[in-house]
Amino acid sequence: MALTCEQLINAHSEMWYSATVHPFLTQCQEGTILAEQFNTWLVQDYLFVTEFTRFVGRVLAAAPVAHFDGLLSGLGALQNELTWFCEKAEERSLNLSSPRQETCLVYCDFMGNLVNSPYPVQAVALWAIEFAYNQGWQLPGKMPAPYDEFADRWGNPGFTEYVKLLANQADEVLQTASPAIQDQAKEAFKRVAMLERAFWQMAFDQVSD
Ligand code: HMH
Repeated sequence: MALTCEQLINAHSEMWYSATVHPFLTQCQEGTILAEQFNTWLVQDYLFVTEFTRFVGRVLAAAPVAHFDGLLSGLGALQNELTWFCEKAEERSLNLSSPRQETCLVYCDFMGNLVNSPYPVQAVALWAIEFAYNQGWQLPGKMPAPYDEFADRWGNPGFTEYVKLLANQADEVLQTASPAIQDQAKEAFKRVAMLERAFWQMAFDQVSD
């Protein structure tokens, strides 16, 4: 039987928990996250999303035509998201031309290298990256301002539907993928989980003495 996204979550539930439940997010929900921690996340995530946009562009280039609609809607949403990041940074007087921190660099490199993997692997990685934020921002429960706007961006019903579509598209191509490719997809999923956790930790660790 072919691998599915749901099986990946079930087989690696602890890893996935670590990727989506983090003190950074709990402290946003409690309103106790420090400005320095939040702002570090904001700038680094903007830098991440610029590379993520390129990644989605490359996924589109490898996708069957039947998947274009979903991926193009994702790219359209990213156009809006990049503008929104710039507005949020402006409100907080943050410099978006800051360098990428090591963890952000490693994650961006991982996405860059996925161009060398077959489409089913790319489709699983794309789904996992989006699902991590879709769950991570929703699991703590209703967030107070100003974090509610961030929680809503990745927790809103439209985004949740998009993530389900990505899972369906990944499941569909996993059906006919060889065992070796299914194995690569599993490894990519685990890597996303590790990198997601590291990304929260990178921002959370940003506390001055
Ligand atoms: C680190 N993972 C990270 N940033 C994001 N914006 C997303 C995922 C989007 O889902």
